[in-house]
Amino acid sequence: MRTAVATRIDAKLLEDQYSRWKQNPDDVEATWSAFFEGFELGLAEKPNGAPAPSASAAPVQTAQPINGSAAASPTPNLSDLPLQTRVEGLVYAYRTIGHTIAKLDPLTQERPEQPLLDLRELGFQEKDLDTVISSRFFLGGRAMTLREMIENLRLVYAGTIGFEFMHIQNIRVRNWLRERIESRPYEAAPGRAVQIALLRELLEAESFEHFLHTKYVGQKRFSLEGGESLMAALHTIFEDCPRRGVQEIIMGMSHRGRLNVLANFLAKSLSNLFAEFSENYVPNLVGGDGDVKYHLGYTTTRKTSSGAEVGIRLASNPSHLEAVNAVVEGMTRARQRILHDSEERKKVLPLLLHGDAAFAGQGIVAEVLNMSQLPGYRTGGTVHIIVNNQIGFTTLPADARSSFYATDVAKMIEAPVFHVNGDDPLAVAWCAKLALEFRQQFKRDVVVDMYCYRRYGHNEADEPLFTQPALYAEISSHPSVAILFRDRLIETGVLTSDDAASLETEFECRLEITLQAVKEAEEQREKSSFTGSTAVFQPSYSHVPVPTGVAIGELEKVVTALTTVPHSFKLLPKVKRTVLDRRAQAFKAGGPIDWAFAESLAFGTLLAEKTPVRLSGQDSRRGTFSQRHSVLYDAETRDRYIPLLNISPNQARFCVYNSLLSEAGVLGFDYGYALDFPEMLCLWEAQFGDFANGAQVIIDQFLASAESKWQRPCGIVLLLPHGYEGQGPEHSSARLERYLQLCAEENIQVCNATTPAQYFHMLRRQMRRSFLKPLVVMTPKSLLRSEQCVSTIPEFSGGHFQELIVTPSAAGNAAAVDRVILCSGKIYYDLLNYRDANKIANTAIIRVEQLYPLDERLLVELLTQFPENTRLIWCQEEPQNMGAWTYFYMCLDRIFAHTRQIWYAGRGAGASPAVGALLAHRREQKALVQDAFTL
Ligand SMILES: Cc1ncc(C[n+]2csc(CCOP(=O)(O)OP(=O)(O)O)c2C)c(N)n1
Ligand SMILES: [Mg+2]
Repeated sequence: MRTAVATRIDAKLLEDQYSRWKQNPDDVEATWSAFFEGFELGLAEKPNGAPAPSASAAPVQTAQPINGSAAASPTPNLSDLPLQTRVEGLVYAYRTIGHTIAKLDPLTQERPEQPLLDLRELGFQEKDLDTVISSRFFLGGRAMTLREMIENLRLVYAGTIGFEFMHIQNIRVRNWLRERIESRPYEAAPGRAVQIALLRELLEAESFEHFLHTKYVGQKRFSLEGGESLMAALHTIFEDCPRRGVQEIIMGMSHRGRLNVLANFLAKSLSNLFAEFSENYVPNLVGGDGDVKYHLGYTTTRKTSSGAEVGIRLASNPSHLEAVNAVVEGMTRARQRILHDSEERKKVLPLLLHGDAAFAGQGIVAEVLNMSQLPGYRTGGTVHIIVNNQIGFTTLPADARSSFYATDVAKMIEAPVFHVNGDDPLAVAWCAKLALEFRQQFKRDVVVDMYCYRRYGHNEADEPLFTQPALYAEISSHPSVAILFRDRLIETGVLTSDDAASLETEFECRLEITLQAVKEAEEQREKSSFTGSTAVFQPSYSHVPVPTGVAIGELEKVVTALTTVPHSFKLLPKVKRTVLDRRAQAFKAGGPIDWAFAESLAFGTLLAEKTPVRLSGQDSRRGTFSQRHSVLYDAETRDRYIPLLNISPNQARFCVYNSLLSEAGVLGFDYGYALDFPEMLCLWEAQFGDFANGAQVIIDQFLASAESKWQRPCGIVLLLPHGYEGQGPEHSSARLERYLQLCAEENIQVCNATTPAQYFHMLRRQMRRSFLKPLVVMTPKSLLRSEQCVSTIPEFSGGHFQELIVTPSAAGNAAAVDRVILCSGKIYYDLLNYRDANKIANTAIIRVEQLYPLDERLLVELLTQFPENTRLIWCQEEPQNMGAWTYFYMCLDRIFAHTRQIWYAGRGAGASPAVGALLAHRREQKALVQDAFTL
């Protein structure tokens, strides 16, 4: 699979280095310097004074087509170059493209071909092989024959590990890696105990799969077989955690080998695992529907051989490959904050395991990699391990990616990549060890790409011979990695065959005994249940109002912080006038308080009460609509000042970040953060609400269903700008209907508040209840600046969030009402204005501020005050097939047991959420408001 010939040298890098060197030879690494010196020298010696060369015509031909032959090469005659130049070129070539001839694939003994590493290509001939040479930059300048140097280079760069690290621009990082890589062949082998421990890991992994294979025939388990060396990598990382300062590992992984990892790495009890395989198994859940066994998460604390404890957590995972990456990163960052490790970020390690096809194919991989160094999202680097079985379901790499390696996307963040042959567990363990050390040293991502194979089909019921007959015939006769390693240890005298045999039977016996016990328990109880649950159970949803008003004195403290800056801070006059001064005056006058001010008051009061707040989203610091100004900038220095960090000395932390331009990655991250930091108000804001559909997987697979599937509650808040204002199809609708369709079993809350005070109480309420539910909020755009959409101070100093609000008829007499218009959101103001303008006396309006969970008891109570024949209208600005109409119609129809007619006033159904032309929008809006009063 790796026979394609590739050049891994980056021509641009070479050009850059060359021009830097020309300007200042000290500006580049010593190896480069020597290389270019010789190169120039060689050219200078050329007869006829060849024109100034391009650096990419250097001995290592970088600009060659992938299969470029020497004959087509425009390079100078390399054998004319001074010997030393050619020697440096040779070393450089192996460092950059040695990995292309490494023996990575366990299924082939042959090395891949790489003409660029041929003797001739490097300017040598057969007769030079015995010439004694040396390089100042390789093996400390030791003298050796050319033959020996090539052998050494192959040992380092083209053995069972292929290193990609020369793309890293930072010389210090590159040199650090080079030193470790080049000293590896000369390191002492791991001790006997370590080697035997690795064999034990492999045997356990293998016998676990064998056991399930024979006892639960045909059941899906997504066997790890072929990739068992993953366990060697995990074991090595775990054992090294204490000395590297890691206290917790947070893991994300998909289906492949997950049961094996749960059993043999997280030490989830075998009896629970076997019970889950039973056909009679019913999970012991308080609520919800549960999930299949290979998606479940687990939390444990294990002791390393040194006796130190390391916490290990495997995040619950939906089928959607790679989506969990973002969640794991968010969980990690939350844990880092909780452990006061927000600077070094060494205590909590994110560890992500990936499939080769998914890593190359799923866009969220790039999003999460792109987050890895950003101030609001970094986690101190992630260790990635690819279980590269060189296939995805039935699809081979040639159809699965345009890149050479499955891991190439990681090079965009200059992550080093260690490609390693999975049939060499010692090499895998070595890479894992280096990966952890690298992460702890440089706080950057690193990738271990473990080449292996998949012994069976995609799952155990799948026939791989249908699509890859020859490959799978070959795999069936390939000995397992445990057997190969066992034989190697016997051969090298580390182990006797008797020791090996007893190791093998030991684990098999344990499996048999556990299974027997599970079966007996099952017979006794008929139904088995999972007892070691790490699920979080919480009280059920309640509509009981929560008092969330804040005393004037406390509000005042927040307002003072919000409206003053340090003396020396040169705030832009416009910001001072339109934001700070206006807010100060409004507060003094008891109002009007607008939306953004109300939000700051909610955040500020929570912070003062020691509830931390995190807000993340695109341009969230200023606010898409220039409304928030949570970070102020000095007009001269661009120094930043965050008023909400300056309320009182012992307030909680306020974190506000402009996110990268991603939805799935960022929402996944913030969801993970909120999951692991329930005491913090965590908000994710979409630039416009409709962009959230780029994060649909996170919304469907995590927010809406995680509690039901995995009993993992979460209080994240989604702020989704929504409202029909004539800005066209893409900036009007946050797709309210999609969230309402997801609602069931009190899983999430969906709100569309109409006043700043309501918003204030809603945010505060989110942190002041005994249960956690994701909160989806349709937030305003034009209402941010509406003179009508304002509140007064008494609405903040007392009260609570109202899920339903009645605006009585102008006549004030409920008995005289003949029409009730129900609505949600901004349309309320249009209705109110129309009613006032037309002096309509007998129409009441009910605003549904919380659409789900709907307080049906209260709604009935409110409606029954009106005469029975009152006409009920649902009015919305969204098209009929969107918005809340179908949802709300079904609610009312059920409440009234099909006895009352509900009229619809709104736009007709539409394929697109809104018209493009402002005039058409206005015409439609006017008509639907009129309909609400006339239908
Ligand atoms: C987003 C997404 N698309 C499709 C699938 C269906 N699917 C499950 S596993 C798989 C192949 C994965 O290949 P790879 O990442 O190489 O992992 P492997 O199974 O080989 O370990 C596919 C296509 C999925 N689970 N998630
Ligand atoms: Mg695969």
